[in-house]
Parts: sequence; C-alpha cells; structure tokens
Amino acid sequence: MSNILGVSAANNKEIYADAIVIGAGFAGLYAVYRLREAGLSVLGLEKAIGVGGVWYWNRYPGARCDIPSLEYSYSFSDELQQEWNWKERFAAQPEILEYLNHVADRFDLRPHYRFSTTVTSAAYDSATGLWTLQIEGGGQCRCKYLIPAVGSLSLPKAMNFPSIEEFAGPVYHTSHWPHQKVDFAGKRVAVVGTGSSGVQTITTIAKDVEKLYVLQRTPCFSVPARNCPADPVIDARIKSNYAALRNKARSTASGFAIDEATKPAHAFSEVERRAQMERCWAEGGLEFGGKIFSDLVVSEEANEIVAAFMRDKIAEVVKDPKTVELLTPRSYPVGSKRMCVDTGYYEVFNQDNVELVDISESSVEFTHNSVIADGRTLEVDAVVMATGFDAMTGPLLKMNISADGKSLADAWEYGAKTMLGVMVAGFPNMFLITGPGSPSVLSNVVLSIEQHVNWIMDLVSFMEQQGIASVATTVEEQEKWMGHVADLAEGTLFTRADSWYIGANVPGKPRVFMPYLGGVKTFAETCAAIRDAGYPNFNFQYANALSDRSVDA
Ligand code: FAD
Ligand code: N01
Repeated sequence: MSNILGVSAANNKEIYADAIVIGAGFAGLYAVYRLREAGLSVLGLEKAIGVGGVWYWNRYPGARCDIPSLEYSYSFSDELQQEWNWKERFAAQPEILEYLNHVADRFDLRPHYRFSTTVTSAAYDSATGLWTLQIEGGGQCRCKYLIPAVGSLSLPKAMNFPSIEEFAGPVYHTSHWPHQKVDFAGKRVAVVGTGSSGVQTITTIAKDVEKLYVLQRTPCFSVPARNCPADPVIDARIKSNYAALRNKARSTASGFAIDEATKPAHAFSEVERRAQMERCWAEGGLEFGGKIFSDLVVSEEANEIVAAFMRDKIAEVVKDPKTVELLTPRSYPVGSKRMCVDTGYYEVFNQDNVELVDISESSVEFTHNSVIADGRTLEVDAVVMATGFDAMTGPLLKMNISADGKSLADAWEYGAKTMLGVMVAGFPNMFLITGPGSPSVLSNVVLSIEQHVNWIMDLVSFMEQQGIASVATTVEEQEKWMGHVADLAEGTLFTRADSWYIGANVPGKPRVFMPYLGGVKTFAETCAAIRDAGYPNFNFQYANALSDRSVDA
C-alpha cells in the first residue's frame, strides 16, 4: 500500500518490525499494546480505515453485543474500566466502536497502525527466521513474530445466489454496512437469513419499512435480551470491585460472570424445572444457556425440555399459527447453533407489514425488481443479506499464509488444526488469537482475547529473554490437542447441527467442529501449565538471525 511503500521509499530501508499484528479489532489492539509495552517494535496492519474490527464493519441497524458490556470489554487496565461508562446493558455498535476508538487514543495505539492496508500474503522463511508480508497494491514488510488478529467472524460468506446481479436495487450485507444511514422508510425490503445479524436487523428495520419479507431457511432459537439503560448504582457497585466480576468470569466455562448451572435437568422436579427456565428466561441474554441446566448440550432429554419451553414461548407471542410453525426450530438441538438474543423479534411477525417466507425447500432468485422465493415473486426495493461468515478459518486462509513453501490451505485441507488454537505446526512464530481449537467463539470473546494475548506475550518474553529465534509446535502436539477438541465435541449435541462452528454453513468446507468445548477456565489452566512447565515439546531454535535488524514500525 502506498503509505507503507512511502515510508519505505522515503527512508530507503526495509519495513521491519519485531512483530506485525494484522487487524485492529479487540484482539489486534490489545496485542499491539502488549507488544509495545514489552519493548518490541510493532506494526499493525488493518484493511479498514479505522480501528474496531467487527464493530467497524457491522454497522447494520440494531447491531449490538449480547454479553453485558461491563463484561464484553477490556479488563487489562483498571483506569480504563473505571472511566468508561456504558450507556446500556448491551451496548449498540456505535458505542462499542466509540469505546475502541477511545482505547486506541488512550493507549496511543494509532501511530503503530497502517490503515487501509490489506495483507494479501504472509510467507515464512526458516533460513532467515522472518515472515514477509505482501500488501495489496504493492509493498512488503517483514517481522519475526506474526500475529494475524484477523477475527473469527470477519469474512462474509460469498453471496452466491443465482441471478443476484440482475437485481437493480441496493444489496447490503450486514457485515459491510455503509457508513451513511440507509433509509428504509417507505421501502419494500427482503432480508435473507435469520441468525443473530438477521434477527437484530429485522427487529430494527421492521419499524420503518413499508413491507418486510423475511426469507428464512432455518428458524433460530432466540432469547429475549432484556436490554435496558445502564443502572449507575449497579455499575458503581461493580466498579468498586471490578476485579471480582472479572475473576468470576474467568472461573466459568463461558467467560460470563454468572452462576453457571451445576445441576442437570433431571435433578429438578417438573415444577422446579419450569420455574428454573422461567427465571432464566426472565433474566434474558445469552447467559440463558449457561445458567439453565448443566446438561443442556450433552443430554438429548434435557435439551428437548428447553427446546420445548422455547418453542412454547414463540407460540405465546406470534398470532398466526402458520408463522408460528415456520418460526419453530425442530431440526437441531438448542444451543448447538449460537443462540440469538433479541428485543421483540417474535413480536415483529404480528405486524401487518412483515411476512415470513419459507425458503427451506426452494432456491432464491432475483429479477431486476423482485426476489423469487417459495414460488412467489415479491417486488422489493432493497435486499439485505444476513447470511453470515466463512467463520474461524476464512480470514486466515484468504491471506495466503505459507511457511517454506507449504501453504496453510494445504495444511488445513481436511480441517483446521492448531495447538491450543494459537499455534500451527509448520508455521513458526505465528500466533493466532481465538483460532480454531480455542474456546473463543463459545465464550465472552474479549475475555478469551485477553487470555490468548497474555499467554502469547509470556511466550514471546520467554523467547526474547532466552535469545530464541523461533518457536513451533509439533505435529504430534497438534494432533493430540485436536484429538482432545474432537473428543470433547463428540460427547455433546453440538455435532448435530449444521452450524458455522462445524463449517457446515460454507459449501465444500471440511466438516470439523472447531471450538474447544472445555471452557475458558480449563483452557486457561491448560495454557498456564504448559508455560509453567517451560513449554515442553515446543521446538525452539536458538540461533538468533534477527539481532542486527533495524526497526521501523
Ligand atoms: P475482528 O473484530 O473481526 O477484527 C479483525 C480485523 O482484521 C478486522 O478489522 C479486519 O478488517 C482485519 N483484517 C482481516 N483480514 C485482514 C487482512 N488480510 N489484512 C488487513 N486486515 C485484515 N462476541 C462476543 O463475545 N459477544 C458479543 O456480543 C459479540 N457480538 C458480535 C456481533 C457481531 C455483529 C459479530 C460479527 C461478532 C460478534 N462477536 C461477539 C464476536 C466478535 O467476533 C468478537 O467479539 C470480537 O469482536 C473479535 O475481535 P477480533 O479483534 O478478534 O476480530
Ligand atoms: O450469521 P449466521 P450471522 N440461503 O451464520 C442464512 C455473531 N453475531 O451473521 O441456518 C438462504 O448465524 C442461514 O440459514 P441456515 C454470532 O456469533 C453476534 O447472523 O444456514 N439462507 C442463517 O439463517 C453469530 O453466531 C451478534 O439455514 C442462508 C443466516 O443466513 C455470528 O456472528 C450479532 C444462506 C446466517 O446466520 C454469525 O451471525 C450478529 C443461503 N445461501 C452476529 N446462507 C450478537 O447479537 C446463509 N443463510 C452479539
């Protein structure tokens, strides 16, 4: 990119940094901060024109987090967590973006970044011990440590609908929403997809549009958010001992500071079970799944009890029986796809201007002014794709990563393989954040990001102190870890759903369950034990080929 080439040409020297971080979301910003604080030179590269990652790109109407913001935020600086006041229980996208901009300024991270800079390839050469990155439009930079903090949900799925290009009106994807307000007032709009992004978009734009067609292939399970304005009294209480909340979150499986269920469904009488479900439903939020019964995702019976409860809730709200039936999920266990969290989703289907269109049996096609779905031609002015992401592996594979001529795409031909979700055998000095094989996407992701980065930094500091040039995990260690990840998944109902966790949402993607199901507490303990044992079975190369490198980050 010209800014990098410009610096390079002006200084007439190679762009080199000890560490290059790709991405300026929650993960990239924290990694840049920690690397700099450790005294390394660090360069951040980000495709977008600003920081924020997910919260920069996903500007669709209604976008907000579904983990309470007091928890879905950094814990590394007490000053930061004390001074920032969230406006709502679940912050909306603009507020989270504002927060991340504040973090970038407060910790002076922006100067480390080159924005509008897309990495098109990253190649490691063991002869030099360096990674070389190519930048879209030309230019390259090199580093010892490569940290692709490119996110798990940053590459939208291709919109491969036959004839979409025929449609003359605007087609939006939730994850690449325009910066200027899109005005749907008086418009007829089709939304394709009813996952988390679809649910939030549908609920929000239903208020404005003249007509909304919701094109649904698979119905979701959705829990009420119970969002509300922040309560200054509660916030002050939490802030008076914020560490307690954070420590509680770290001691759970999910990374939420909740009292996780300890009892299986059958330990309750029928009356108690109902009361437990009603209580968790009334409290709302994604934590519903973590609090309800300890065997929700392992016992078919327990799962069916909760699924039936949630199906009844749909029927209680939605008036039209045919719509109720279509909205009712029956083809996969509850929790095996990420639950949606909504504010009035089911209520929307009682509005005269909203219509649910079943696309489970037929393809979707487009003409210049309409969408053809379920055998009907529906005239629309705009289309919104809420069709999701090539999750977890997509952004990494898109970057053409290779080491000594071997590509990551080849290494992952039959599914992603990592050690701890952080390291990949054959790819030295590359550290993934929240990669496949880590608990990340099943947790409060910010908490997982901090844990991963802290562990990576312990390893990097160890290497710097010992004069180590490179580190790699072994195929054996990686196989052992992925075997463990697979064993944990086999014991659950997660493998029964065609979810993005298992790659089933992208045609042709290997069907491998990617997240680690042991929970964030066990994961962190495992990582710490490896560190404390001095990184057994890691391949360290001691000859430091990088010591005479100049620094220009
Ligand atoms: P990202 O925020 O995705 O950042 C990655 C960055 O890398 C992007 O800015 C991208 O532009 C950049 N990048 C990628 N490839 C390249 C390249 N080749 N060259 C240069 N730059 C590149 N998680 C939760 O725990 N709770 C929530 O409530 C929650 N809500 C979510 C809502 C939405 C709409 C989405 C999509 C995800 C949500 N998530 C949530 C998951 C979310 O992915 C994480 O919480 C977190 O924001 C991820 O941060 P990250 O820094 O790892 O990745
Ligand atoms: O994507 P999804 P998302 N034809 O994959 C449908 C996080 N997130 O962007 O289920 C027709 O979940 C697809 O149907 P089906 C969160 O982790 C969080 O909504 O494949 N339909 C599904 O209905 C989440 O899990 C928040 O049959 C097609 C939908 O599109 C993750 O991001 C908000 C189709 C895609 O759902 C992804 O969520 C937003 C096709 N060809 C996102 N392809 C919070 O609230 C796909 N679909 C915090």
